[in-house]
Amino acid sequence: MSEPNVPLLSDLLERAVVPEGATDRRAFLARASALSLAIPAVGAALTACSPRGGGGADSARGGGGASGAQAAGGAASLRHLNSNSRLDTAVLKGEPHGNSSATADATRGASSAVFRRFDPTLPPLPADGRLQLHWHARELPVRISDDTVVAAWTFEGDIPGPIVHCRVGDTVEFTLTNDALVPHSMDFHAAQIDPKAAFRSVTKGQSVTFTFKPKWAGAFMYHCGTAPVLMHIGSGMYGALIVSPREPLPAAKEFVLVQSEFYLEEPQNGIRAFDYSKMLATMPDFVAFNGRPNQYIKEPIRVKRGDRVRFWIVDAGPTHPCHFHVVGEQFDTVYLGAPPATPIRGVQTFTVPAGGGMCFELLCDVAGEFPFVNHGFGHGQKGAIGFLVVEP
Ligand SMILES: [Cu+2]
Repeated sequence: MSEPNVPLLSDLLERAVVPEGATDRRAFLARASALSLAIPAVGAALTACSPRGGGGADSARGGGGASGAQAAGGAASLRHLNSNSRLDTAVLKGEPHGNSSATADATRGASSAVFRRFDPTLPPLPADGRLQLHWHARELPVRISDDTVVAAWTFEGDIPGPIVHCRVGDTVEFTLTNDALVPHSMDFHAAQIDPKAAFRSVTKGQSVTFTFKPKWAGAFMYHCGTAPVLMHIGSGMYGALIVSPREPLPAAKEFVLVQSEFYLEEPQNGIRAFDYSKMLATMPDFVAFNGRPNQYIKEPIRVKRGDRVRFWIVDAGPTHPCHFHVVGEQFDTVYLGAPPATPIRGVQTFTVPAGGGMCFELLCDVAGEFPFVNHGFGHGQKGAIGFLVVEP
């Protein structure tokens, strides 16, 4: 609907129509790959629509993907290119999942998935300025509400992944081990690092390790960057790394909210898979803070009158922004740049872009029940809403 080029291209591929000037379907795929370098959405559609097993020209170049690896004939020829780069988006094809997140791991044991409120509390800083994280990419069912279990791709078994907290200049030593059949990777927006090496995809049983020191304070997204990135973010592989400044900000109750969209297939055997075609159409079924629609309506965030509250908001998308607003309150401070730089005062609503993060502060000097919302209400209504309860 909003991306008229995409269905057109998919249609072309499905029907194997060969455009004028291309000698065969394979040449057309190669040309379309080149096109995808310039138009990412087209690249994503192309990746999704590629024949399974990666029969096209690119898989012969040894690009990642489980089936691509098999076709290439062993570990020696594996070349896991950075999936966030223009190159990797073009070469990573032939993943076994097709248009759906419903892998065997992601759907197994759906009925026993238990609902759990996601704790929005900012975790404490590491004592010694060093964070050592060894995470696993896992595919498993996650219950996001009483009646909805999703076939999730995750970091550490949940949507979103763990909230991480450090300070500017701290050392983050990160390892990702992939437990799943689909290749996965990690892209920290807080890192300044060669993405081709650090953010490369790894296949089942493999690990990737890298170290970085965040240079700026702020709320930073992390996500799987394996192509198609839309599919991997859209299926649950994202989270927040909060970087506090060296000089502490004013004392506050600090919370982290990661907004994201859910594009789901109809239930099958009690589970809903993520639907890549719906992700491309960008009309979500749910929008949620911290992976569960409306969870903080049922179980609000509670503070005391007189508390300063600091919300670190990350918008994981994959596509839509978050117009963050607290009903009945005003932010005395929103930081446009890295806190404490560039504060703006007296803000009612501010927009966090997809792939971005911001810091919002308010002084809770009035008791009551204050809804915090995405004031883009088509999305607030779909679950991006909760209560901040200020107890007297
Ligand atoms: Cu992934």
